[in-house]
Amino acid sequence: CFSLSFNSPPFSTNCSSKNRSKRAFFPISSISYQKFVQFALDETKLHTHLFPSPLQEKHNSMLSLDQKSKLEMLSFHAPKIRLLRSLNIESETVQVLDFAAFPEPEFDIPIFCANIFTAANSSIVVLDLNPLHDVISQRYYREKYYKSLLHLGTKYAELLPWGGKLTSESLKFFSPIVIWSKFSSTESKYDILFSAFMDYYKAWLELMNNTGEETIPPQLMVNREAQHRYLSWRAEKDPGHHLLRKLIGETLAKDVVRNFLFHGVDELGSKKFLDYFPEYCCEDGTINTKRSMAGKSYEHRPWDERGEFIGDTIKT
Ligand code: BLA
Repeated sequence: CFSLSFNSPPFSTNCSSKNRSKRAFFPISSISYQKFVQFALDETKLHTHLFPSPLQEKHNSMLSLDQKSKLEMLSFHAPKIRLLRSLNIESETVQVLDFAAFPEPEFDIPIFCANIFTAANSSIVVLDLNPLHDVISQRYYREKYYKSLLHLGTKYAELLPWGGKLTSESLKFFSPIVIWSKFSSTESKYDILFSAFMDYYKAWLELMNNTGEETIPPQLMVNREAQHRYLSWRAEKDPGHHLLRKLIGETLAKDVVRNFLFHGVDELGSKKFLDYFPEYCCEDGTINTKRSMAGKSYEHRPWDERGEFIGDTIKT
């Protein structure tokens, strides 16, 4: 049964990690990220009209090869939103949310990104308004969208602390308010995460509401290419691919990644992954399967409270 509820969790919330037995079991099936998706859809409908995406016909729900996990896919578009889609994976042992909203290329607003992987012991979270353009070198773009949102980063910096070293290349796709966190899966973290999700999504909807269309054709092309570069990165190197392959097999996973999760990678531009990220090119011209060429870095949050980048220069 996948209609899960979080209303009456069958576990104690006041046991500290210190006195919890090593074999303590967190009932993953008592949490669900479906309410995150429902909130986002309801909230979006307050601002714009959502149309079902043509992708929905082919990508909706499926069972994993071992029949133990259910994958739910939803997709929509709206006047300013090229694609709003979610992938929810639920099983006895993991709960996954991959929720994203990609604007039409006429708009340079950020891409909404919520990726949550929850297993019995720990959760991995990336929640962000991923910048379309470089927020380290382009001060104008950073101030335009993030100056008024820095309080959100500050609000959650302690509640959902920085998750430590990560793939260096990923940082270029993150904003000064990114929530990158890893923690033990508990009810209270789930509640904080939901609150952060609501705050970040409402902030994104505000940006979407207030943005005006780019009228200068070159800027439109710049936006389109930036989104295509982002899609190319994620379609090739997203950390979720491994689990997807395990759950539904190589062929279906590739289809879900390119034609659903990062739809647009074959439509928005003709450049290939190696055109954007030549450092991944092997001698025989294939793409290096390593996730990172530069290695992991950024042990601590590389943004200060004013949104200034304080990390080492990005090596890539
Ligand atoms: C781990 N997911 C991670 C990590 C990051 C992200 C940064 C830490 C490992 C690393 O540094 O690479 C997420 N990385 C992102 C995001 C962007 C990025 C959102 O560059 C965007 C630009 N995660 C998912 C889904 C699954 C998933 C759908 O989003 C499963 C289907 C799983 N993520 C997952 C797992 C890990 C992980 C299992 C830990 C294992 C690993 O690092 O491979």
